[in-house]
Amino acid sequence: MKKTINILVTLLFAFGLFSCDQGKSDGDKGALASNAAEKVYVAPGEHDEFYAFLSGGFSGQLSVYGLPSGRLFKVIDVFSQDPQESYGYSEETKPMLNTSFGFIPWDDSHHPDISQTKGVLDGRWIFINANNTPRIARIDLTTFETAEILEIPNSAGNHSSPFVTENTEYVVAGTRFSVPIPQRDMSIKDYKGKFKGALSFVSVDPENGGMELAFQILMPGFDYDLAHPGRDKSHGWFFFTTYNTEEAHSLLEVNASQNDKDFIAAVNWKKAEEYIKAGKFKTMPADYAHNVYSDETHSATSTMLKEVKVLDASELPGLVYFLPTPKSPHGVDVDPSGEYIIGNGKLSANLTVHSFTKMMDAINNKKFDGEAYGIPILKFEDILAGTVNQAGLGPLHTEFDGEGNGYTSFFISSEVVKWKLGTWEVLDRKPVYYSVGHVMIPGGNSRDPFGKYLVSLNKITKDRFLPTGPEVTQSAQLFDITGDKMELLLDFPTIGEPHYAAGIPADMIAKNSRKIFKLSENKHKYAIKTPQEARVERDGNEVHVYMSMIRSHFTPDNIEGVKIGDKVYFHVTNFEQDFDVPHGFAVIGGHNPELLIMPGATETLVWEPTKVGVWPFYCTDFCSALHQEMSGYVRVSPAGSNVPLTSSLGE
Ligand code: K7E
Ligand code: CUA
Repeated sequence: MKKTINILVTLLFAFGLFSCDQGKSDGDKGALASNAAEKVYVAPGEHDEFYAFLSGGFSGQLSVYGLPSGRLFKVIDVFSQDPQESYGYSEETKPMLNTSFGFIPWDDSHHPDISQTKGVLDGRWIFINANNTPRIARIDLTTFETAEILEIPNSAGNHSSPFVTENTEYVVAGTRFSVPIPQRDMSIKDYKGKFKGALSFVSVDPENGGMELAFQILMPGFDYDLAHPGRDKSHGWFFFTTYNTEEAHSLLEVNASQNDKDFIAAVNWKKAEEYIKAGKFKTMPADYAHNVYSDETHSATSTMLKEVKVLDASELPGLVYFLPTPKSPHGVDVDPSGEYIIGNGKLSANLTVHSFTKMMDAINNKKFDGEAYGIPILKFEDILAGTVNQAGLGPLHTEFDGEGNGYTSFFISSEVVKWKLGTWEVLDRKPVYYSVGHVMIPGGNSRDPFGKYLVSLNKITKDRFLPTGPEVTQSAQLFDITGDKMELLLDFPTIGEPHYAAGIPADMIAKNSRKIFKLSENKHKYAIKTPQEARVERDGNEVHVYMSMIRSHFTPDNIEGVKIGDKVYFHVTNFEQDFDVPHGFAVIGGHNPELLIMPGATETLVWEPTKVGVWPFYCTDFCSALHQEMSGYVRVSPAGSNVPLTSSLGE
């Protein structure tokens, strides 16, 4: 096995160099020689056909692009603080980043997935995982803002997440790293047999999207890498890849590559629901945060939850089966019919495809090939639907076009390969620049993909764009997949490291996009609805400023009586009721970034003045011809001064 790895590593370098040398020749010419430019050109004022949501990887955010243009529209703040929108800085949004480990202003986000109804995208919400401090976020696609974040206890490295089931019954969270459960002080050397992996099923309220940790399934101490739901005939099942079935705890690059086959874990979540109903769970103490943002109060709350229902896969028959799958599979993907389960063995040249029908036959006939920790292992030959032979090197992920074809990314040979479901023949291959991770077809993870485009999310950019020092942008490449052969149309730079993406026709979302918040419905504790309510109030050393903003002034704009040692809370309400008229607020010496406040909303900035004087504040968003006039002063007096607290406008 060690030899195999060495060969693969050698190949990796060989192909890496090969790709770079080739970069400026064939691939580019293909695009230039065709009408690619026309196909991606969206005329000024026209709109794109699809939204594409690209995960930010180590940026912790989610970026929104248009396809086919590759234009960037927005970066949605999810797991990282962002000065542009003051997310995670304003008093209202700080609770969103609360966890059982305290305030965590960053994460590593990989897999966006759009909510579904009856197996097709419904465009209501998009979910995304946090790897490092395990969490799942739900983003509301009417506001393009993070609405909810749920921490996942008993988990470490929340990677196989948050893929959604056919009716968004659940989003899942499989642990990448197995750990002691419950966590305790023990020797790492005792890993084998003692560490466990939790697969979490988070239910989603069909009305409002509210997430709840419904149950966890306790699994052997493997690494649970990726997941995808069954659909149509396999609805009710969820598939998770594993690696490190060796249960190594050190030098995994060698020790976790010993077994020729690892497993895809097939989880019967309908069975799990029965076991929960029948009370076959243990309630375990746990510690995890549930953070919810409200568009009515324009504020988030964070609640710490204390327990979780746990099902033990070793003790509950029929809950989990293992499908042997060669070569440390990374992605597991389910085709639109729900019949084929594709294992992308990352140290392999072939793709293994399992048959759901055969899997069920084997289960019903109890044809097992031993067990692991009480979980039955099916026979590889019994469940095999077919193999895509010599497809490429290092398969990672597969998507589908709804026309009977799969598209697999190959990291080592740096290419996307199109192949036919059922006959398993390779139909086309195109190089990508360079070393692709996921590929994305809009709706590619549903019963009904939209086809048309494929986006390749590449790990390495090298010479594709102008250099920007040692760190260069990550890159996406857009392919037209309507013909027999894929056609490269466009390279566009991306933010962070996009792992996976989700795409959806623009008209499914654009028509629901929120324009303003109604001021009359603003339930923020410190909101004001009329300029007459604007005021300043002292409560010990806290000063609360109830402030409004409308083109082009603040009410009040002169404040006196603030003293050194005070904590000043500016509660600022934007009175505008027109689309696209945010105002900003910033004050000199402020430790937090400015506030960008949407029409009808209220936000709070805390300011602790450290210097005596008269200090300006101003609007940070160019909102009208008199934007530069939109400003004011705060007088700060020494501690103990008796200047009365007053506020005014136009006096
Ligand atoms: Cu392959 Cu995190 Cu889905 Cu990156 S993961 S590529
Ligand atoms: Cu308000 Cu500029």
